[in-house]
Amino acid sequence: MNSDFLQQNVAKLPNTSDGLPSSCPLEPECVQLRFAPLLPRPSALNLAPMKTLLLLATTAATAIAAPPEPKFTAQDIDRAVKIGYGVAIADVDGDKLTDILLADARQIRWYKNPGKRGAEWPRYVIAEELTKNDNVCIAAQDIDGDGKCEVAIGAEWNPGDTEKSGAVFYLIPPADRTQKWEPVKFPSVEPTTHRMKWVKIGEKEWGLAVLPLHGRGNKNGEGESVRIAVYFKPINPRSEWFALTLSTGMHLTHNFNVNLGMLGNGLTIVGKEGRAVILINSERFDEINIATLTARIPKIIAAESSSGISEIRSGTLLKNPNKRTVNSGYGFGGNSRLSFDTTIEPMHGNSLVAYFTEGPLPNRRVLTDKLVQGHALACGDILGVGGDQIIVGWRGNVPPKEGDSVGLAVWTALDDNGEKWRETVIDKETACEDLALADLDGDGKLDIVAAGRATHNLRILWNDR
Ligand SMILES: [Ca+2]
Ligand SMILES: [Ca+2]
Ligand SMILES: [Ca+2]
Repeated sequence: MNSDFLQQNVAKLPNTSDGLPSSCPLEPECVQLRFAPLLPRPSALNLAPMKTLLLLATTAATAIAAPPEPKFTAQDIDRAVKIGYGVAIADVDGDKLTDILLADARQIRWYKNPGKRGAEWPRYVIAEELTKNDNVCIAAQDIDGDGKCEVAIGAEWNPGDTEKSGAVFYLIPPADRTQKWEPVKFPSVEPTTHRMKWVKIGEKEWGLAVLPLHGRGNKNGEGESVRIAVYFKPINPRSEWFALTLSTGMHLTHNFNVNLGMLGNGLTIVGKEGRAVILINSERFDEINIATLTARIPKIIAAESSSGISEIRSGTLLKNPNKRTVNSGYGFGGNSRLSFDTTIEPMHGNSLVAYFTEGPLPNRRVLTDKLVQGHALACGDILGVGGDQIIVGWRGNVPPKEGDSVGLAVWTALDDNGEKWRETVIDKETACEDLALADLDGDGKLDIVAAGRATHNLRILWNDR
């Protein structure tokens, strides 16, 4: 997310002298939504983008010396995944090796990193049969600095029930984390719990942000606005967690991103109506003092596509690559960065899109419209070139149709304005429901973890670049 964009829009909020919104600043309920007009729709670029973009990409961009092709070796660490709703990456047992966590339909499991490629990943059940419906999401992060992650999950998944479905659990680890964990169910949550992430608030504090699919009681994506909650872990995690609850102004939301670049503390939520940006302010957050925590929703940007956005991530491209220095590698020596957001559109859609907020071309660039239910997205420097690539996973139809394409691809910018991109399909065997990036073998190269829905696999793609 471009910081100018954010500052511009934050500036439009009526602030009091202490920097908080002027109306009832301590009540999250009062947060007012500000709607923005549609961005100009680059119709010429809309659906046959690559050819058009290639023609347009002439003098404006600086060509990067051809980045290497991504190369991976696949290793399935589980071939009995039921659905593989959510993947998380964290060190579960504190041995400094990054482990893998999976929210599968009926179980929450973790897979212990054996410390080398090709070895078996022992698996342990954290919890199972927590609710009558499936688990749907997981968030794992070391929020207290002891080197071992804290884990929360979403369950009771039934998107057709916008009144009573949905559940959030915090899982208290036993001393031996290979044993079952103690589930603590939150007493009341927004229905249709769907995605969650730990969000850093201030220097040391973390909140658990939970986004439902629908607004409470909604029918056909209409009715009450979807509310996102940020929960704060009390000293005794079995007691009720304080929740900051915010209306998003949207009515069918699918996922959110926590990376707002320089502004750090915030969320970008995507759904049927486009994307909304929420800034969470905690400048005066010396101890856990919830009263000083506020949030602002500066703007909703309507989706340029007609049916919304289901995934979003943020990345940067390295500009002025000629200034690379020999010793410091990439990203230093006066280089600047170009921020972009990447999305899957529409909901579970066929298009991979990149948004830029500067440069000579319209800011919406469709990289492909050939995904079959795009469902997973990440940005990271797989290639070690100093800027990010886009990693996208698609799962095929649900239920599967004969001949469906499934898999993952890496999209690499071939110039520093992100005008020309190269697709490399890296997997055709994983009906990708979710994915995450981490260097799992410590060789300094980001590996990919992908969960396959119809293909029932949990796969590591080891980076062999
Ligand atoms: Ca570990
Ligand atoms: Ca911890
Ligand atoms: Ca690696």
